[in-house]
Amino acid sequence: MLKLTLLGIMLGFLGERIFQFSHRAGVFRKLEPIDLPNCHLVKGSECGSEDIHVLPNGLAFISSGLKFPVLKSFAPDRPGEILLVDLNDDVLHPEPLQLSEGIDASSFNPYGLSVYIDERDGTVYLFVVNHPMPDFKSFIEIFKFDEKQKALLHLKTIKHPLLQSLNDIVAVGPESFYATNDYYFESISLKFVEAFLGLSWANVVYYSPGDVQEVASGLYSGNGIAISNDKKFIYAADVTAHTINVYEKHANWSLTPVKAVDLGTCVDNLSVDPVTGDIWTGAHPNLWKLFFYRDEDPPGSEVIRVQNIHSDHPKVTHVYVNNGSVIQGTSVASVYKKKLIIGTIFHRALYCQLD
Ligand SMILES: *[C@@H]1O[C@H](CO)[C@@H](O)[C@H](O)[C@H]1NC(C)=O
Ligand SMILES: *[C@@H]1O[C@H](CO)[C@@H](O)[C@H](O)[C@H]1NC(C)=O
Ligand SMILES: CC(=O)N[C@H]1CO[C@H](CO)[C@@H](O)[C@@H]1O
Repeated sequence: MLKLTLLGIMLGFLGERIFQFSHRAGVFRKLEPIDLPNCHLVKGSECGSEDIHVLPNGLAFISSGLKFPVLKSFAPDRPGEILLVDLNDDVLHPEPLQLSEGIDASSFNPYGLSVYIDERDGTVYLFVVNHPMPDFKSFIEIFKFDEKQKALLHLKTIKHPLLQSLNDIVAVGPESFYATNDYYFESISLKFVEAFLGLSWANVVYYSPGDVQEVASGLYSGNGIAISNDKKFIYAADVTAHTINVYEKHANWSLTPVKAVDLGTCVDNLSVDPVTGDIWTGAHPNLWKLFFYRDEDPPGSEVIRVQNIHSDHPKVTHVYVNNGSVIQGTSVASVYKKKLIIGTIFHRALYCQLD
């Protein structure tokens, strides 16, 4: 009798976990497509466009060629690269940036990107989350951007025990940043167990050479992170909680949670419109299709805009939804002068004119 009861409890627990997990991963979601009229695919981004960072002058960095266990790659043998593209052009021509000495280009596997611009001399520092192959450890590489030479000069590699399972970063100084850890565990199978059990062990870390601290915790799966235009707030995406978490940033770099806005889907990277302060995100309608890739039923794409996130009623708009026939696995969306560039984890990028 006792054994049966225990079995019942275990099955009940398992059933509940499977239901929660499937719900969180969007397994049962039906997609209603939303099209944008003036879009074209970005040639030269076929190996992926995981993260995109747009500079104030319209030049943008794209991290391409991401390889990650369990994720699809259309170029599994090619190292990753950083592409440069000018969003002022009508037709985009991404070009790979040359990497300087000091970084192993053959194992380079770039993921999240962030930029810090030194206001005194205009120097552009590009921060790259790198998971070098074949062992996919987490490092942050800091480069200086040389626009004339179309090159990235490697300055520094950062590793730290608190940055074990890095997803994304937002630079706040020439050597300092906030970073999200997507899971507590480093190993892929343990990450899966963590997600399945619904543990909220992921966090946000502040890093500077003299000071490293955990500044927020309790995330299920940390992802994109961004800073508000007035530099007073940090926004962090929690993929499986479906939320954008808003934190107030203090002078000592600590963060206080303000609120979490539910988007009802798996939120990836975040970007802030430099003019309006709206938050744009690329999201995954169905994580299952992303991790168990099938050509005949590929993962879809979703782009969402959040207006007035600090008000009592933030406005959440689905701007673009596609079932994977055009782009698969959106990870980022960013605007520049009424144009929208959409990036994907391992698929091509899409560039659209907004009205
Ligand atoms: C940082 O500043 C905040 C707000 O002023 C304060 O509440 C917090 O205790 C400070 N943290 C540390 C570690 O000094
Ligand atoms: C996706 O949408 C396109 C066009 O709307 C349609 O032709 C195609 O069958 C759909 N694919 C899947 C897998 O549902
Ligand atoms: C397009 C875009 O803004 N992508 C962002 C993804 O996250 C990193 C870290 O916050 C940002 O720097 C990128 O800009």
